[in-house]
Amino acid sequence: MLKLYHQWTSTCSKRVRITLAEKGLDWESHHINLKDLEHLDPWYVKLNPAGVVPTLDHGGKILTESNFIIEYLDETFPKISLRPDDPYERWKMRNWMHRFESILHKNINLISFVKQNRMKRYEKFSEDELVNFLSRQVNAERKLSFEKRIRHGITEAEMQFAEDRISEVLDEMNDALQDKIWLNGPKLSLADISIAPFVERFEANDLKQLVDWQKRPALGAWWSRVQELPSYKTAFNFTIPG
Ligand SMILES: N[C@@H](CCC(=O)N[C@@H](CS)C(=O)NCC(=O)O)C(=O)O
Repeated sequence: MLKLYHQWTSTCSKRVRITLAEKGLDWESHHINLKDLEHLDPWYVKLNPAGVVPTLDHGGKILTESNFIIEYLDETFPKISLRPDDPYERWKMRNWMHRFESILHKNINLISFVKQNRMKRYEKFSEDELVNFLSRQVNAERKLSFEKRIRHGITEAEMQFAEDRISEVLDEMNDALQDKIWLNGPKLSLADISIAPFVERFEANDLKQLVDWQKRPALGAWWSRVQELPSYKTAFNFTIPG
């Protein structure tokens, strides 16, 4: 009934896997191989016109955008709720999720490109291969961004700019967590789930300024709690089939 098209290391896929585990829902896995550009295959783009993972198929209803998918799951399977009851707190939850996607995700994507040496793969491309790769991108903005990164590289100033924008959001989180266990109060919410895979990415990319928990102790304590969640462990333990 629930089929998830996802990739094992993808942050947005992890959001959905944590939510599924937290809610105790059974699901079928369809792993998408990003390295082989399976997410740009026409059959997949029909499901997800942006050509990104994850995509959820709920009995034929196709859903994209990980933050919206997890909210859909929470509304559709309400037994274990991951949203605050109060409408204003719910607005705050959505506001966090919006900031995580529009600021944090965008900027960590640029940093990961450098830190995970993704350029290496594209540097080997001949001009024809590069043109072919770019022509397969379904989203004009992504195409432009790839072309700029591959042809002109990423400057130190751009890296610093990205890190500073992430830092600002982490400061806000640290402030919000001064008197709370979770971002929206005493109960784990979709906002906590939405950001968790990205914090792990900051650690994996060894971004020392971002994971200096002495500088942001409330956030550090929150991060320890997140890593202890069985749902977090389940989502992160998913490995590539075969
Ligand atoms: N806003 C989308 C973003 C999805 C996204 O960017 N997914 C990444 C993996 S985390 C992806 O599929 N990247 C493929 C690519 O870079 O070409 C969502 O939340 O679902």
